[in-house]
Amino acid sequence: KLPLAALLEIGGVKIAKDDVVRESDPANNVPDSIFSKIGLQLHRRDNHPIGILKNTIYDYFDTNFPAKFAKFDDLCPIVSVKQNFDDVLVPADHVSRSYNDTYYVDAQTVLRCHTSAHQAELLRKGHSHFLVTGDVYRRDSIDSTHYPVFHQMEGFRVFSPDEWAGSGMDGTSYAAMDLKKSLEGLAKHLFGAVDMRWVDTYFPFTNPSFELEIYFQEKWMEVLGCGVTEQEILKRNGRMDHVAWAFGLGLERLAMVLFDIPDIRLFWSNDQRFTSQFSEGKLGVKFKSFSKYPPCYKDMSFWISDAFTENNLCEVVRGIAGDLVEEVKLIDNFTNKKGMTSHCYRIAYRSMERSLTDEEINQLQWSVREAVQNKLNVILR
Ligand code: FA5
Ligand code: MG
Repeated sequence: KLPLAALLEIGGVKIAKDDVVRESDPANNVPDSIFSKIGLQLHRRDNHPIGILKNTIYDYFDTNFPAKFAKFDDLCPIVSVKQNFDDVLVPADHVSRSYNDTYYVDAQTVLRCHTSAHQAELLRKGHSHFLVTGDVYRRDSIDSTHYPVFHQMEGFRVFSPDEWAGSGMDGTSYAAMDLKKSLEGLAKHLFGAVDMRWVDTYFPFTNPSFELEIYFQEKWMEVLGCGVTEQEILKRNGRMDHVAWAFGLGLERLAMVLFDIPDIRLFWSNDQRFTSQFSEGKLGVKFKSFSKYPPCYKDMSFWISDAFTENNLCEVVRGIAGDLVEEVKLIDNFTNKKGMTSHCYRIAYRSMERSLTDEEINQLQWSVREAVQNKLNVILR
């Protein structure tokens, strides 16, 4: 019997499970838990918070800009290393390329880690204004605002020299100003008033680069990255002498603020008490938590080896506990006189849908300990 997701059809491309998960290929690090999410396309469901948000952002771009933005939401998430990294000038030794950060299907193929993977091909096809929405995949830490599969919307706008000529500004300053104005307008369209701030940052594909943070759950939360596109990208793709801006929105993060959704795992819930609260075009509704079940904390300490990484730990824990794990947090870290390093992690277990029994949690923790020991080359203490 074939598993449910054995055959997928995405963007008109048929993908067999065997093409994605080749257990025998050492270059493949896509676990079943991730594979099973490919093709679900939450962003194409009109009654899902991510779909509702996508449509609302479409409305903003349709009504506030003279030129029409071309929209893509069905581009295949399985892309080449070239598309995901080289085309956007990510250096050969950049950490984001590592097996620790990115899911590789084989040595030349990845699950896209951002929608920026489509910038170059769309430019080459002649598009100057476009929005790309899609599922993206990253090996990452575990908490209420991080999930290994999430959704981004890429925005891209090219300006020709006559557009900034009369402004008294150079092209880059003009694009940076227009970018910030456009995204502040979007935030206003989505939220009305909200506490937000710009932070300078670095991306290989933009300069200058910025992140926008919004105050949510008593913390500043990063919701998007953006900037003025590197000339090299425009030059390589037939737009010499133009300037452009680009952004990548974290759709879950924006939807959390918009609908007051407390935990990123909820987006994947099929529980009626979650799904029934959202419907097409309804933006004002705040999510009503169906009673919050208590978390249960379990600590585990171990001596690490040189190869230890937190992303690997998180994947092992998620592999066993699935969406019952809410957070994995380093709470203690020391090195002894012999040079051995110990880490203590606190794992929070909590179901979004029901209360967990002590027995169930103990069983989970036991399996987690066993898997950590077997797969991560650490010594439990
Ligand atoms: C990028 O992915 C850039 N490609 C964005 C960009 C596009 C910059 C175009 C410039 C020009 P970053 O890694 O910061 O940037 O991710 C963008 C957003 O995705 C973050 O701000 C955050 O809102 C969201 N995000 C990142 N990791 C996760 C995660 N694990 N879970 C949920 N959302 C995430
Ligand atoms: Mg970032």
